[in-house]
Amino acid sequence: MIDLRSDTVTRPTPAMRRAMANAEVGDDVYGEDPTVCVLEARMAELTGMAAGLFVPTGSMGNQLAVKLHTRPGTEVIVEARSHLYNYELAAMASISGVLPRVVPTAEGLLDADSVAAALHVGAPYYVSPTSLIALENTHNMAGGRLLPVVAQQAIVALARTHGIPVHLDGARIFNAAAATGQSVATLCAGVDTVMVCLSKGLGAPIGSLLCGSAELISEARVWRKRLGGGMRQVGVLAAAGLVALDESPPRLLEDHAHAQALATALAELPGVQVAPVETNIVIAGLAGACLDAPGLIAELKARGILALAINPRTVRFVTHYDVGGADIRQTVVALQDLLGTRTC
Ligand code: TLP
Repeated sequence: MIDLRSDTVTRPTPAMRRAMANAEVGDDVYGEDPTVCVLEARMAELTGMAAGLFVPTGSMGNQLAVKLHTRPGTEVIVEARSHLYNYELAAMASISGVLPRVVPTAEGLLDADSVAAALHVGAPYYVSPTSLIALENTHNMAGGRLLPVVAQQAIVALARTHGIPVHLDGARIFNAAAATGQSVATLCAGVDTVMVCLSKGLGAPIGSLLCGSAELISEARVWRKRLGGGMRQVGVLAAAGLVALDESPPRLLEDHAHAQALATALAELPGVQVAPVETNIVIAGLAGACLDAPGLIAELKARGILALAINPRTVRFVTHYDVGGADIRQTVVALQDLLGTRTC
């Protein structure tokens, strides 16, 4: 199968498996797993933060951040298609008791003006106040779009004036760094916390990190344990993450080129709309196409290709290291066959 459903589907590389087998471990709930400590320190350095915390999933990292920054009855500003709002099972409401203040944008990119219009600061007492602004870079459901550094800086400056913290969902921040040529630290500059996934484009089997100040991260450690996320000899997983940090960043541009090739071919097909592709995600609208999303997914599957229907008329393809150039060419041929030559 050519699996383009997500970059979460990658299998550990031989080097990751070797590192996992040989990992030095200890009980991480006591802070005694040396491999986890190395990974946390390394990610803190890469993001330009003081400390890091290894968590099992990106969702847990995001939700710990919401918990740390907010109090019940307040609002979190999120972009309408953000992961935090759409794919974390209303965790911010059920765990932190906060209300998402949803900001729709044409391209998934928040800017200072749209955030300013949604801010509740100094409002009458019967208006719930803003306690957090959450950003996402790259923006998954907007097609892996890059949040421009200038936009982030303007949002951070606005947030500072009002004393409101900013959290960055950086599940694919390494893709953003590869695409822009900027360092991960530059892309995280000014935010209070950032969540980074090892298990997306970087290809590790599991794991994410929440990074921020030493105070915030020690509080996050308490909340991680409270939520049942205190892990024991988890260096076996951190070891794969360390290999991912060594192996994967230099080859992400290859994934981006594959996504670009897929997008170019899709854009030529009748009735298909493709969001601009900047990284490893292609979102294709099928508004005028011969097949709807479930129909296309089923036909592709019959040809050994997996993609994800994100709504009845929209399909997502994500490139990653388990997909090569030949797989992309095969997918393009299948798409041309299914959507290009058939009459509706
Ligand atoms: N995204 C998954 C699905 O949940 C949609 C995917 O296949 O893309 N932030 C962003 C921007 C994400 O894309 C994801 C996962 C997460 C957070 C959550 O990470 P996990 O799955 O580790 O909880």
